[in-house]
Amino acid sequence: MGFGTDTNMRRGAVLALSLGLFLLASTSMAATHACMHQQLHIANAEIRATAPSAPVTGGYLHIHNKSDKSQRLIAVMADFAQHIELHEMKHENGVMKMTPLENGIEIPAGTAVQLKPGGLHIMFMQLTAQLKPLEMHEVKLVFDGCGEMQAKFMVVKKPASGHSQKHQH
Ligand SMILES: [Cu+2]
Repeated sequence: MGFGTDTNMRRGAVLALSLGLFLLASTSMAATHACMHQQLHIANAEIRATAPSAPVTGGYLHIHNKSDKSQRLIAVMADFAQHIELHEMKHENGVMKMTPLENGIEIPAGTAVQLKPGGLHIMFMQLTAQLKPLEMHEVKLVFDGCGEMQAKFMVVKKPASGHSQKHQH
């Protein structure tokens, strides 16, 4: 096999990869719109800031399902974490315990769910970068009903626990 064939193959692979990324990007844009059209609203999306080389951190947000159809958050993807799980924190015999939620988090029709410290949360694991306060990170949320939704999360030192000041009148 000559070098020429090799280069052509590599060029072909790069082209296919960029095309794939392009399609992926436009698909997720369309999907975000699908979720928004299905009346799924997201607010107060936050990630807890980390110390250098900390392996894990938590993500929190408010999801409001204003539609008449149940939605279930089944997966989360982000470029700063190699592994992401949905967890619930619970008291068990006086000890706080985290349980992975294999079936995701359901947001029944017409209700809102708050992921917050000490309760339901996104567990970002195998972090590939330090998360510093005020940084914004794109996170992909996958719902079983409407599909994928891009959300912007802000890194904060102390995540709000549920009702933020913004919601109090
Ligand atoms: Cu956890």
